[in-house]
Amino acid sequence: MELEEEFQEAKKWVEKSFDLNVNGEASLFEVNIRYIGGLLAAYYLTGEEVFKSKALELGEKLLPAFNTPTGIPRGVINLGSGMSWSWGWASAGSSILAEFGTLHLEFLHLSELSGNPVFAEKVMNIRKVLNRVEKPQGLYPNFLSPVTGNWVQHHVSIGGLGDSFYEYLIKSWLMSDKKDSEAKKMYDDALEAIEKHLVKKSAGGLTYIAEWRGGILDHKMGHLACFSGGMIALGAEHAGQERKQHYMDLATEITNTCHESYARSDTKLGPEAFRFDAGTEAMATRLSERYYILRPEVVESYMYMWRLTHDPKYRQWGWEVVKALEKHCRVEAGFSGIRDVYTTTPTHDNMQQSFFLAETLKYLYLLFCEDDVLSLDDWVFNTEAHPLPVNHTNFKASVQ
Ligand code: DMJ
Repeated sequence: MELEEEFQEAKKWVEKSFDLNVNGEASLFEVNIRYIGGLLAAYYLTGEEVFKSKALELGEKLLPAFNTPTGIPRGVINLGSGMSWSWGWASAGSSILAEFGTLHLEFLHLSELSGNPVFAEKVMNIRKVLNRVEKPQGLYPNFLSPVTGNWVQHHVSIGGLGDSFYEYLIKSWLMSDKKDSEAKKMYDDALEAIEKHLVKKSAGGLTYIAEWRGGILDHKMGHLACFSGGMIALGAEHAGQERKQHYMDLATEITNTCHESYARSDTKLGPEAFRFDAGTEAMATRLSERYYILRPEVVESYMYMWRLTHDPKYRQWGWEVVKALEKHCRVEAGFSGIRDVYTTTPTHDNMQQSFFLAETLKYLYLLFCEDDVLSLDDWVFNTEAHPLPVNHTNFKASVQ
């Protein structure tokens, strides 16, 4: 974006002030997707060694979390002491699918850059455990015990707790230059089960992806689940001829539903979750779900849909978001989340999440760029929108 000065300033901060020995609680998943992903992307885009060495140093610090009977990592780690434990809120000491299932892309690059296979081995082992365990109706529940390797609860969601696991399957295949056929098969099978059991159409004709609790459907879609329009479109591009149109239609319908969740609010920004029950369609019904914290998933899907179809409506929809952000979220020091999307005078939550810069603004920027800016043929975006190169040549450590 030609922000040269800002880049130099940030680089200096990474060199001088980025403390990797913090004696406190860090999320393995967040450190990986935000920090390691960000450092790797900065390295690949600039070739500056400091980003590579910090990424590798940080990667090493995450390894103790994998010392469990199954090798499924625990969710929380103290970067100073190397101690790790499970989230207090996760049932029975379990690990979260979207957390341990969202390491693959970055860890393959860590092995590639360091020549040390340990990172690739850790994530290939996660895949092995997942392939071994029985899946109810072919679905992947969100909680798995790192001790026994069994599911702890049968809650399935393509939104929070599950989301980026599915994303990393298709992107692992793409990043391997379509050689990692195991990841592709896992993605295809998972999507087939999701479509069979979770995809529904509302009375008003809106397609949505429900959540599944031990066989019972919760007719709710989280904002987080709205990334799936883009993911399904990306996968559709590479599906067999007869499935391609089908998945493109599904992606179009889901993205349309997510747009409706924005269009039906007073601010033209979408709520944290919206429901399809008791006469409600694509709107939040609970007070606690009416907030918007600058999340990217809806514009993320607009960006993929634009790049893959060039239907101008996706740019129009993106521009509606730009205007709504300016109107309701811009504050003196930056941008802020809002507490209620259904009022024209929302109050601010005084927080600018880092994914607003990393993802929301980046996807909006890319939506209005030429297709060859970070082309989808050469880059995959990690789940925090940090671009990682497709391995067009050959990854030594990766897919074996
Ligand atoms: C981001 O940190 C990532 O996209 C993650 O996968 C889930 N969603 C948040 C932003 O909403």
